[in-house]
Amino acid sequence: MLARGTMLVIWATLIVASVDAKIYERCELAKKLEKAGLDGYRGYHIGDWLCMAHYESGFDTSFVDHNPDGSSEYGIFQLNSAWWCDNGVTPTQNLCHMDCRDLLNRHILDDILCAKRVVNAPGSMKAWDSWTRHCSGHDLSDWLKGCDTYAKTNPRNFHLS
Ligand SMILES: [Ca+2]
Repeated sequence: MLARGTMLVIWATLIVASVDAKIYERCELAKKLEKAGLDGYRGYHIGDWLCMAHYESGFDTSFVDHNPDGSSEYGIFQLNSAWWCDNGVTPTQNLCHMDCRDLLNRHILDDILCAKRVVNAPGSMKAWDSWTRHCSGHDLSDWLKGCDTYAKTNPRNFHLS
């Protein structure tokens, strides 16, 4: 049963990933995130989002990872099929009311809206292990270097060089 489910996920992933995926360029993603109102949202800045997405997916919208518990994680923010979306295999809360496949295409506004729900939940950005490990408490100013964005670097960590 599990093997069949896994095959189904892989099959579905291959079909979708070949259609409309995209690997975002850092500054292009920064602009998208800023436009969607993430700078300062719940106290997190664009540098937090770029750092997290880099370590989660390498900015690749088609990225899927499979967990030992049978759930899978989808897209640029690696949202989990047990909580945030429905992949038709994992029992899910589906808190974002969406199909996990919609997290794999180049259109990331729905991914961003779902990520906003994640940071509104208890634990906020700590939901992403990679953010806790690689981004939290770090100077994230380099993530926006060279980008034509309005967002300044995280004010708590900003140093004049
Ligand atoms: Ca999407």
